Amino acid sequence: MGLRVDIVTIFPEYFASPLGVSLIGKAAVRGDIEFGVHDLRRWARDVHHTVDDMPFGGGPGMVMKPDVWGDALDEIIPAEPPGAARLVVPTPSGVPFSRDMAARYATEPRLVFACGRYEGIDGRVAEAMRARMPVDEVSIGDYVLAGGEAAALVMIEAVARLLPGVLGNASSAGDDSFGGDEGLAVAMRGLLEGPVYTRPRAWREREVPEVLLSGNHAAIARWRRDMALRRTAAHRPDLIRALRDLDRRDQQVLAEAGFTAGEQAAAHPPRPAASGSGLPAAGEGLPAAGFPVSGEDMAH
Ligand code: JD8
Repeated sequence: MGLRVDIVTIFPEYFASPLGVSLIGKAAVRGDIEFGVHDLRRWARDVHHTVDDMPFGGGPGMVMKPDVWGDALDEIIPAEPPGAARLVVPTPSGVPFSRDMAARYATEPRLVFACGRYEGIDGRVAEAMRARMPVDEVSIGDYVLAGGEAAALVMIEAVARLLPGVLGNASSAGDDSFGGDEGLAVAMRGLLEGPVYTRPRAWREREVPEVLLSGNHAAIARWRRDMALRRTAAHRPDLIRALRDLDRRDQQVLAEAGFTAGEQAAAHPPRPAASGSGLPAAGEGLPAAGFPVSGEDMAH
């Protein structure tokens, strides 16, 4: 039995197609993941199916009613067996979602996503549920959405990709260097992915980098690491500062990208470049900076 995912929302139609296509759709057909989408209004108590009310203490907008949410979650997550499900509440004020969190969720038997709207869900709901199950209030990023549905979809896709067998053999999540633990992923861990290319070799007078056509795997690996270092330095300097055990070539590339040697050396004395590719041997010394993105899967 794969992972069971339940979603509670006032917009069940929001999930109609995304859960039926591509990687998630195939995983559901294979039974690697099973979905239940529940319309919160089913538990509204009045003829108008009201799920919101004015905020205590005043202020803009409306707040989602605790009694409606309580009844819904009590029915969707029965008390017995205890602790069988983890409740995930998307909220802009939640803990940051991460690859490591996705990996943990991929090992759970059941996840229930409580998707709020309006100004959010009455705070007592999460408190009350915490009495009988783990509850995570999670944010997918520092920007404000109109509700929790999009965030739930982001988290569900990140988790589904890490379920055994879902990614297919093209590239296993293992070498997904966001936290991959195999070969290249370890070397690229903590770096953003560099650019990728496919046919035609020439497009609008733009050539594919020659090294990629060379068949020289060591040179290709070095080139890809250089591009990943440059892109990470440009887009995510915070990740560069988290890197350790950079070899001389890494340091040279980063210096060219504006990272002063002092800055790097202060944090991490340079290590002589490994022979041949200049890449440290897989698993050698590179710490988990915890935020990989390479090894994108081919199973679109
Ligand atoms: C859940 C209601 C809208 C938020 C008043 C706009 C996550 N990273 C994220 N950004 N925004 C959300 C998110 C927004 C939500 C709800 C998640 C439920 N809203 C509210 C507070 C300000 N409106 C999110 N994960």
